[in-house]
Amino acid sequence: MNCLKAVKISPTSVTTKFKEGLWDKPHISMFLCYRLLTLPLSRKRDQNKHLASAFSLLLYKDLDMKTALITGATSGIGLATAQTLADNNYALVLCGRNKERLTQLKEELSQLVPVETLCFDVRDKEKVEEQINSLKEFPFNEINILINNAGNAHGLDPIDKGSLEDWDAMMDINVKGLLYVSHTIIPKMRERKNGHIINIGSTAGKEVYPNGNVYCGSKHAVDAITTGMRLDLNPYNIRVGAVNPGLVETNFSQVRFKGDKERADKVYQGYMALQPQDVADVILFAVTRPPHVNIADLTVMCTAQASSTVLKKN
Ligand code: 8X3
Repeated sequence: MNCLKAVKISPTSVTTKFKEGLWDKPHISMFLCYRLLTLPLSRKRDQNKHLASAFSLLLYKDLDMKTALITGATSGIGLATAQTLADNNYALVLCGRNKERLTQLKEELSQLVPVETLCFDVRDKEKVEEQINSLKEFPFNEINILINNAGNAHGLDPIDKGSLEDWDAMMDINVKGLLYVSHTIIPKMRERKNGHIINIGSTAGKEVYPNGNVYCGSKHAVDAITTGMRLDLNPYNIRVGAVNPGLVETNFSQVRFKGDKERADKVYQGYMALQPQDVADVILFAVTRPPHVNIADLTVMCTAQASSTVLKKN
């Protein structure tokens, strides 16, 4: 093992490392200088991409920096999390169904960190396995953090009027998809005796609301599976936790109402809903805790929301 691989550096510990003399390593010094200079200017600035990726690869090889795989990374909470983790020096494997968006995202975020993309539908178990197992190169072949974010709601109907396709979609994506991805990644985490899994649940996984029936069922399943994973992976030093957001202003309601924008927009009118960035900030907090700390279960709602059924609108 490269001697520097034994040195742990967290994205927030640049100053500490400075004191510890990491600046003696010229390429790391150059990379950190570059990052410190460009960080405040954000990823949107036209940066020298090649310089950045060359340095970041050197950095990831020499230091034990972390790689996160995010499902549903092309929009909403997944997208904000990808951007936030890139800003905080995590290498990324971004997964989604929209190839074009994945390509754009890779183009944008690889200016900051090493990025790989995988295009698959979490419902397709063969594809999930094939795509994730195709990651052979460092740092993508060592997933330290799995963020099971892909998920959505289909319909908001009473149980006697629900559609079987909607029910299949929610169970297949929210529950089985999460399991397929986890099933592929967990064995390698177990082997390394190291890993961190964050399942994106929902307040719908904590309480059931009228017409939420199957969606709430799928998120309650995520809640139970998270606990089950934490229990079973306890011998292997794998942290498992859930982040459960309430109402977040994303395309969630547009998907739920099958493209009915007017109905979807109404869900977020008259109060300030959570924004995807608010949830990404919580995820960043969870992944940046020291190794002995596991955020096991965290629910986050906007101030206007008190429960799944109590929402203060203007
Ligand atoms: C999203 C929150 O209340 O729309 O999972 O089910 S809710």
